[in-house]
Parts: sequence; C-alpha cells; structure tokens
Amino acid sequence: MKKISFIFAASILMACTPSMKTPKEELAQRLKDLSSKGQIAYAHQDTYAYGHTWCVEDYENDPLDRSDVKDVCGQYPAMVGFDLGDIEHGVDKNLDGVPFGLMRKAALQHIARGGMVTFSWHPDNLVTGGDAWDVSSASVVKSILPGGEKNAEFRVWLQRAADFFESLGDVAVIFRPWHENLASWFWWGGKLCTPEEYQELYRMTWLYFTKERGLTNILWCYSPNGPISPEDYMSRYPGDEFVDILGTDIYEFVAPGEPVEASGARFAAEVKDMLSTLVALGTEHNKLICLSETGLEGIPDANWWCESLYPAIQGFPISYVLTWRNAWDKPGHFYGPWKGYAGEDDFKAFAAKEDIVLID
Ligand code: BMA
Repeated sequence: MKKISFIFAASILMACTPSMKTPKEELAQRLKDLSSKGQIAYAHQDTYAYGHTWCVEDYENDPLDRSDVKDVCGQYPAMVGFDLGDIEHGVDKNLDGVPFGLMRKAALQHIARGGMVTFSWHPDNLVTGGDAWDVSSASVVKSILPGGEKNAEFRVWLQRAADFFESLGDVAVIFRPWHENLASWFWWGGKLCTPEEYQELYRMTWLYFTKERGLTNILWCYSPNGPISPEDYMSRYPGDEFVDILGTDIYEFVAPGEPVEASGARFAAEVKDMLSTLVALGTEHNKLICLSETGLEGIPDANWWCESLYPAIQGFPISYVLTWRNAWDKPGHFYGPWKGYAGEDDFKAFAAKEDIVLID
C-alpha cells in the first residue's frame, strides 16, 4: 500500500515538475539547452510582416504563414524579432508601418509553432519630438527619470509598452530595451546621459514592468553595440537583478573601395572578440549570451552566411543570432535571405549546419 502511494506520489511529482516552471523559466531553459548543446537559434526581424518584395496587407485575414527565410530554406526562423517603436504614442502601427496587432498575432502563432520571440523598442525623443535617432539634446534621459520634468509623460509611454506585453498573455518573450547604448546615435546613448542615468532608465523600465505591472514573463536582454571592451560593456550595466541575457549588436560595414572579403574577415574577428568577452561576462554573472543584432546591409557577399557570419559565431555558446529586417519598401535594405537573392544557396548551407537551428 505504502509502495503504491509512494509510486503514485512520485509520478504526480514527475508529471508536475516540468509544468511547475514558469513560462519565463522554460524559455530561459530552452536558450540554456541550446547553448549547452552547442546550438545557435537563427532569428530574423519582422519576418512574418513583410519580405524583400511583399508585405502583409490585412493581417487579421492573413494566415501570416510567409517569411523570406521560409521561402528560401523551407523553414521559419527559430526566433522572430519585432520592434515596438511608436507604441508609446498609442497608435496602431510601429515606426516601420507594422501593425502591433500583426506582431501580437504573429508572435503568439510563432510561439505556438514552437518558436521564440524578441522585442526591441526605438521610442521617439520625448523632449524634442524627434525620433530615437534625435541626439540634439543631452538631457532627455535625465528629464524622463523620476524627479524629471518629463517623468509623468514618460510613464504613460512605459504604460503603453507594458500594455502590449500584457496583451500577449501567459507566454514568455525577450525584451531588449535601450540597446546600442555605448554609441551615441540614440537619445539614450553614451554621450547623451551619464552611466548612472542610463542605469536608472533601465531599472526604472524593469521596475515598472515587473513590480508595478506584474509582467514577470519577460527575459531582459542588455545589448550594447560592439565591438567594445569588457570595461565599456559593463560601464552602463544595470545590474544582475535586471538582466537575464547579455547580448551585443555588431554589424559589418564595408569601407569605400574595400573588398567584401576583407570587411568580412574584420567583422568575423570583431564578433569573435566580442563574443569571447560575453562568454567571460556570462560565466561571471551567470547569464545567457546572444548576438542580439547583426548583418551586412544588402549582403553584397554571396558567401556571407558561411564565410563571414558562421566562422564568427561557430563554437560560441550564444543561444541565438538575429539578422535585421528585409524592408519591402527599401530594396537595398535587407539583412536576411530572400528567394532570388545571390546568396540563397549560401544561406541554405548555413541553415543546414548541424549547430544552426531553425524552427523545426
Ligand atoms: C533600422 C532601420 C530603419 C528602421 C529601424 C527600426 O535599423 O532598419 O529603417 O526604421 O531600424 O526598425
């Protein structure tokens, strides 16, 4: 009798244990499992909203089953990225014309398909009325922090962003606010606020979401632009309590007259160097790591995926790598593959590598 009840209790415990993890813990575990198996999930920005030559017109009546990545290799990326820029204004579409309703539908569908989702945010400049790239005033961060004259208005912006996450329900996603913060091309950049102000901005966002709104299903990613030194990387780090993933955004740029092979080699060296830094910091702080944004605009190198990107990331325990969007309305602005592009076979070979993971 005792033995039976013990077996009964043990089987209940076993059945319950996996589901006792919160969605956030499950997502963190998936990312951890990927990196410990030496696998890297491939992510693509806006993949369900549009591609190089197409754009979803009516998302409510569209199955959202197209992606340039799938057009090329038959599979969706493992992760999809979306940007919340303009959500702060309470409007329907983001700064690139993507409806927030589409993002919600596509994100939930992608998660139901077994995929993962990450969000970035390019909010406008609350002081000047300009966009995220308006760096004409160095007092924006200070003025939106608690005690600042724009704090109350900014809290409305935070509320609108948090409303979106709340509308996703009980699923876990990654949020990567205040990215590329060592450079000075966004109003929250390196020369636009002090390290303490930046940290307060990040913590204020985290505290509002987590403590005031109870949004506990978010994995927070900190993603300075690279390449930078470990000291610079940590100089604005908000603290272990506020961050789950250490990321970095690094793009390849071809200098005028430079052969793409040369810039590819430089890019690979920079990425490797930066990922080595993230490996060390991730171990020290017990955090997941990722290459949160990367790419080469217009991919003028037909072998970029296998000869520049892959050698740069191979062997690093990054859980995922994200390439930026394929704009449908700017022909040269693409960072992912599409049907008919010169590096199609190269992307297929990249996607077929044992350690590169798509949704299947
Ligand atoms: C940039 C470009 C812009 C876009 C912005 C936000 O890198 O792709 O065209 O508006 O990201 O998605």
